[in-house]
Amino acid sequence: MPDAQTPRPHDRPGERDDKDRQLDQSRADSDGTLTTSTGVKIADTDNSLKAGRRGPTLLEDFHVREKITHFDHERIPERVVHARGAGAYGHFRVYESLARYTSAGFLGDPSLRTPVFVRFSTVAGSRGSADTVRDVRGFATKFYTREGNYDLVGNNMPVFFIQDGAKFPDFVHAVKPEPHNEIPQAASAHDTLWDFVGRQPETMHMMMWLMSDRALPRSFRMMQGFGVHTFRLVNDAGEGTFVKFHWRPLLGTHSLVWDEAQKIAGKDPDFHRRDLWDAIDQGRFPEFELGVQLVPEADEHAFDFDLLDPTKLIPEEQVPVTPIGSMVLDRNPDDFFAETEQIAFHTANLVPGIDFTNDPLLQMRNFSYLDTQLIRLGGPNFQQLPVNRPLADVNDDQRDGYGQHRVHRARTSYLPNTLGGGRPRPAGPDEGAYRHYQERVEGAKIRERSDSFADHYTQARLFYNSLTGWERDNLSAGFAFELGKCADTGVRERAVLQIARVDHGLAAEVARSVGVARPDPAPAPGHDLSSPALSQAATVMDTVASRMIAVLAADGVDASGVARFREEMAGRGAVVEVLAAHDGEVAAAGGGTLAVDRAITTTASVLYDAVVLPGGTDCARALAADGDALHFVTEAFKHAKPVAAVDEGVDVLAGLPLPSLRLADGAASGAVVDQGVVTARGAGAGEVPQAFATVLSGHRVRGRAVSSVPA
Ligand code: HDE
Repeated sequence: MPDAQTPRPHDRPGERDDKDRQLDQSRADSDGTLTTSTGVKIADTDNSLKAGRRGPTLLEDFHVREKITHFDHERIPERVVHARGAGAYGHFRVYESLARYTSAGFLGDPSLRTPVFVRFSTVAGSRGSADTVRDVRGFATKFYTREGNYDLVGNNMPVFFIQDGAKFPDFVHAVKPEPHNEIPQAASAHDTLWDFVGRQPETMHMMMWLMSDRALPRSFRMMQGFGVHTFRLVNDAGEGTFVKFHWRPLLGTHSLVWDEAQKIAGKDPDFHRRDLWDAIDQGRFPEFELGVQLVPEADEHAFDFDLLDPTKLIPEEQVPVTPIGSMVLDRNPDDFFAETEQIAFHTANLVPGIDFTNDPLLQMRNFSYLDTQLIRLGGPNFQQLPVNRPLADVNDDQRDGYGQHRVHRARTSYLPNTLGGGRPRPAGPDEGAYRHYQERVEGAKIRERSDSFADHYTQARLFYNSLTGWERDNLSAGFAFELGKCADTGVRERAVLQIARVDHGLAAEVARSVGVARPDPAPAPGHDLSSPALSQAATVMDTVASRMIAVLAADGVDASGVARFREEMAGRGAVVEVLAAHDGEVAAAGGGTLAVDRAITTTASVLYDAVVLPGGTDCARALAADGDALHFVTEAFKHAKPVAAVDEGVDVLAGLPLPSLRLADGAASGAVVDQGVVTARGAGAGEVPQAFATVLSGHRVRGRAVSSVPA
């Protein structure tokens, strides 16, 4: 994979593309005189038309009536799942032609720069819920290709909860807030979900992912995306190849810790949305690489699981992921509602060269997404909305309906016709029409599931086996938290029995935490296979790009030391913010001032990746007496974040209730690093940025003793 810092020559971030230019036709700038929606100028929008100053309001006040009526109709139904989301525009380019496998134009021509819109989302919460809840994240991409819109509507986990779409309403009803009191919001930690899980073993693989750190991404920019289902690429000769799609973030796949995620939900419920917006706004464009796992049609049955089963992944060690292209997100939307809310994804938005398989979950999705847009967007013309409009020409015989924006000039809207010159004319054999893959199918009409879908535990165990110690600890704690929130003992017990069939040791840990009987050793035979690619320990750990570093400051701070540090870290792509007890500026040691980016009371350690205590005698004295500052550092330490302290800042650190650490004393000549805490005094301060960057690029300090830290 190309290095995170290296700009791809084929990307021209920020440069306008065809979708951007098309949107110009719909953009409205509200910069003229105030008018009604019919264009009549209005001089007073503050006072309704009344019969006398203190009299009743008159019905003939068409302006205010229109204003209020429009307001009354502003809301549309939120998405039944994935209601909370954030999106951005960008573009995609394939590295090399994939024409051998697919006739999809955007995958066949490396010179094409295909505009995209991506919407990231949580699943369970409502539109106003917090970003950092434990949940799956949606990762939906609309490619505005020359052959029409292609939607890759994926998640940040490679498998799903259920095998057959018929179970989707059951699953969603179980995970959503309970119906009698609509509690809890955006949380899976409640009885109905775990009741369902205990009775529906096919959920177990996905539940392992959901209890893992994958459900707590640090950022939308730092999570993988997966198409989940096996799809099909089809080439010009009509030959098919099975394909699984993977998005990989160039910044690596990183996670929050659970305590931090819960606190962020209060401190900044918009944490992920803001992070995406700020990164794009400040030119730190998120980049993802698209990869594919390709399986020849002939190998359809070569695996010990079924390629059509969406609760299974193809281990990368069995079929490697081939990187095929790169996507950059480089433009924020102008209007959240018009674009991010009204974008309408649909798994059946395909272009020639990409087709479905018989995955029973995918088949049902192909019905559901169009259906949901009809209720959500109020009628069949939603493809005409600016964000959904294809760049490809549209010539259909669809007519009328609510919100029709096209003025069709043809007299005929049917085929065949003579009066309309036979138009729109069906595409000829070489004109790139969509052709369905000619799969041979036959079968009796039955409500049955294939025996090849019956194993629900092997891959759940594969995932668990693939995790490192800290990942397993977090996963176990995830189960303990969620089941601990369930009131019904039977629900806890049945869930633990399911966990026992994945891994008995894990089930025993969880059983102890939630106070139910330790299950008997698992009845199913175990295995010790693993797939290292599934662990986050294998992710990108060589960059600090876009990491947020807090420098705590007070009067008397060593401002030039802070400036040098900021410059060094900015050079590596990190963002340094100075926090103090108040906004404005603090006095620098030896004269001058240091600008403050934020008052500490308006922010929190959980909103940063790392913290620094700078030098300066008076600064250190003030920080040592400031409870907010002390809590900030202690909490950052507890959350396994890198901490640095320079000169007198080291004394502040030494006074905190942390486990014993080796800190720089007067004798040390360079920076001292212990458990991810970088300290230096005197000339050693020059080594801090490098040492700190090394720790920070590892994201968290694993193995740090934090259980005794009060935060
Ligand atoms: Fe969805 N899903 N889904 N889903 N899904 C929706 O469509 C549905 C599934 C996913 O940012 C809805 O426009 C059914 C798998 C994402 O706008 C709805 C089934 C995966 C998004 C719907 C599934 C997803 C949705 C709600 C089982 C990962 C957000 C609003 C048969 C591969 C897209 C909407 C956006 C949204 C139905 C299963 C991902 C109701 C019936 C598996 C990322 O149509």
